Amino acid sequence: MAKSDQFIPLNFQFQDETSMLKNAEDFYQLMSKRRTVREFSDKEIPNEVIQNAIKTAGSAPSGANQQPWHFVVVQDAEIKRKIREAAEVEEKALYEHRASDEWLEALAPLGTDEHKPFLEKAPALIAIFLKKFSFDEQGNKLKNYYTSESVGIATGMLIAALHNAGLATLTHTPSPMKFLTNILERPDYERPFLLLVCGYPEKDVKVPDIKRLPLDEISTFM
Ligand code: IYR
Repeated sequence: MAKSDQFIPLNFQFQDETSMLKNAEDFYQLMSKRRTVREFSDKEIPNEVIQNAIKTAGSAPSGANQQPWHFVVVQDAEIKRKIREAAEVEEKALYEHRASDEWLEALAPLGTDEHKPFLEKAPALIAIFLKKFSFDEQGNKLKNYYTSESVGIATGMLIAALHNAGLATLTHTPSPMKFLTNILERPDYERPFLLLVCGYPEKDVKVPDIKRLPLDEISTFM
């Protein structure tokens, strides 16, 4: 079939230069205020906010539009407890012997350790899975392409959407994360990609005094 039969109009929203500049600045200001927090309040968050943020993530570009992601939202106290327990086993091993001294030194300014109470206290954990394969209508296994890039982009959009809606997040990657497949009963062609802790920060929470690299160090214009 010719391309013109299948394609639809783009409906691109052109902006005049004044609004482009303002929107670019406003979005930068908004996103630059995002900080990872590790102490969460147990205050509930509206489900619609999470649903819309996942829809935003699901609108990300992906290799061959295969959308190789699945998001599991965990709000159940017992499942959160199991995740905390399993994550702390891996994290204890990391901090006690798996991580090199160089790694522990790099982590020191963040003040992290193997204790992960936020995995039980935060109102929602979003486990992001990367689908290595899809299935067609006949049930044939199809390889997905550029899965890490695709799921990484979707995860960035999810974090931005949650921040934009006034929620704090923590990107948590206990390693290995296979326990998420078992606890959340996901199929073996999905790989746990990241655990996003989501909620409101605990009152008066403090964060490390980190600095972002200046533009001229992170970019080259030619
Ligand atoms: N997963 C561990 C260790 C950790 C590793 C990095 I790299 C960080 O930026 C932060 C933590 C933990 O969550 O404590």
